[in-house]
Amino acid sequence: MNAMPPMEAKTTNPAVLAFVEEAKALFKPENVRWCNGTKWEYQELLKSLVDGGTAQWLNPAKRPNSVLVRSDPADVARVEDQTFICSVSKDDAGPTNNWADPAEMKATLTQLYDGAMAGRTMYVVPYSMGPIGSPIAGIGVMVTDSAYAVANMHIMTRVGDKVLAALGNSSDFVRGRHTVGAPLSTPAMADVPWPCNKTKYISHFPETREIWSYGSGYGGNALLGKKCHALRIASVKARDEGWLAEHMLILKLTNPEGNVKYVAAAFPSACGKTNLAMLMPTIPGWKAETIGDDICWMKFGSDGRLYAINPETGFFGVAPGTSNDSNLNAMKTLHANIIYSNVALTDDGDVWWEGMGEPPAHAVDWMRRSWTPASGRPASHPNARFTAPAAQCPVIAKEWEDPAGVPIDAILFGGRRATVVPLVTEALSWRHGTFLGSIMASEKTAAAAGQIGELRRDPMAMLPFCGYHMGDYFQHWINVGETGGSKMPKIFYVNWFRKSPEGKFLWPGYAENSRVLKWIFERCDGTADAVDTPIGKLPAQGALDLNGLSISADALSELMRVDGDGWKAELPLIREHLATFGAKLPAALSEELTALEQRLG
Ligand code: GTP
Ligand code: SPV
Ligand code: MN
Repeated sequence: MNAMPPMEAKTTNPAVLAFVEEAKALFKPENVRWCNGTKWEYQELLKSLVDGGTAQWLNPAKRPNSVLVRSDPADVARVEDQTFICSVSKDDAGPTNNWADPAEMKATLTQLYDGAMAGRTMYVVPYSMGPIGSPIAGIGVMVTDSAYAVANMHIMTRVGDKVLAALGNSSDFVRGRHTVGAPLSTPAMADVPWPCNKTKYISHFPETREIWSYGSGYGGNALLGKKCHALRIASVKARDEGWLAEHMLILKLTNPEGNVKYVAAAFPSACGKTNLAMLMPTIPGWKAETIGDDICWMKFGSDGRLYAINPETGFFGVAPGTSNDSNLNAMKTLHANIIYSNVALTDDGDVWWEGMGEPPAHAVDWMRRSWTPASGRPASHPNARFTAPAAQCPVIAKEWEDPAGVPIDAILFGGRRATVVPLVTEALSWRHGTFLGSIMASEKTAAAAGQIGELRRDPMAMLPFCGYHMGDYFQHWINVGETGGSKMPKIFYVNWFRKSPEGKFLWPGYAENSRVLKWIFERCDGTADAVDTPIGKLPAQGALDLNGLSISADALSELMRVDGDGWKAELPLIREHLATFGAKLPAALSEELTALEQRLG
């Protein structure tokens, strides 16, 4: 274990040095390694993971330079129950977050942290969320004893000396502490392939911009740049500074005339962001390119428009369901240099997962058990993931790393709704769009521990990721809209997941979602027709391009139906949901609810 040699700090920044010294004194690692972010370092990390039994090389003829990692079966997803927002005032965490007193949480974690890295290396990972030097980007320094987390951070963020150079002597960085909570207390103690702890805490201190994570090695719990920094901490910073940090993909659309629009879309975890971000339009002449697939930071440019960056450099995507049919661009991205987590291993040293295609006759499942299609259980975990460099995506847009960001024309909200919500609705205004985002609901997926399929409200797909009171977050959306005025993006509500009474998806989805994107594009230009309905604007008869698509008239009319009774039945639930935000619910949203009620009659 811990094969990597220590490295010297490439900074004299006193705040960084003090943070690392303090962490070292607390965690008591065997040694400390400052990560420099080089390719060589990445290879060393993979080698140490393989040598330590955490990872195994895949067949280089099939998946060059790629590894498979199988986690502890109890450490496979985000743990929302153990995720805390430790603001000074409980009220600032709001009704949708777990809150703990910051001093008490730090006391609890300090005890758990004491000596937690014994026998292990503490990696110091300076990282940038966003292109280095971009006015929209932000820097963090993370310490961790997980080489798996560091290797993933290498793919997902910009890591190393260049980040320290950009930070200079500034103390404006997010401080992240992470340990798997499995000290090797005596030299004789054997390590396990996936060290973790039954006790888990994913704690955030928004006022001091700190993250303290304990006990889990899983993505969203351990790659602190991602959900912890880029969403929970950043959402607070964004509120303070007047910008937006959102759980959104960013997509570049080009029409046959060569005109470009940029679209951001917020769907809850495992609800189609990666798929939409890489879609291949089925309508002739249209082009879609990827900027980002999970997180979007937007700031106002000097022209008053919202400019977005993807703060990440990789995709930590859901493997099951990804295939040449559903997402060819993702499959092409996955050819080499990938970390696969909790997928199945085929007998020829390749990976397989449910929904990839023909199952192998035999494989080793994600729990290292022999598996055949007759086993009667999935070979990969439903939240199995790939970590892939964004630059490998065949349709990555040339401007994906532009420090200035891209101007956003439209924002989409969406989720898994079997009923009530039509295929696409255009909001009547920014305020109405904010209302639609605030009442978003979706069936739960395997991305978080808990009951799958249960319908829950997930406003703006940020329920697990908003670092402060969601009532204040809604108000922030209203405020940002007032700042941007007529230059704000148009807002749309989409639903690819409406089902027939027999439980079949009515809309083909995936590549065919380009038809909806075309309508959205043309609505932004004012060239496509819409009809007013009580819930918003829907495509007028014939406005949605269905050329070449075989879909039954019945399915289509159901997809476009405004289910007045369904909406009316939902009004009390919406009212109850909004009431949970108490006095912090913006008056604008109560007014929108009343207006909806009146329009429904
Ligand atoms: P996170 O990485 O967890 O934030 O998720 P994500 O939003 O990027 O999810 P992703 O794109 O990986 O989608 C996950 C699941 O949604 C997979 O099972 C897909 O097959 C399914 N999915 C994506 N797009 C569509 C669609 O248009 N229609 C249907 N029916 N399913 C879809
Ligand atoms: C999600 O759950 O929304 C993800 C995966 O994108 S994780 O980074 O693990 O949170
Ligand atoms: Mn996500």
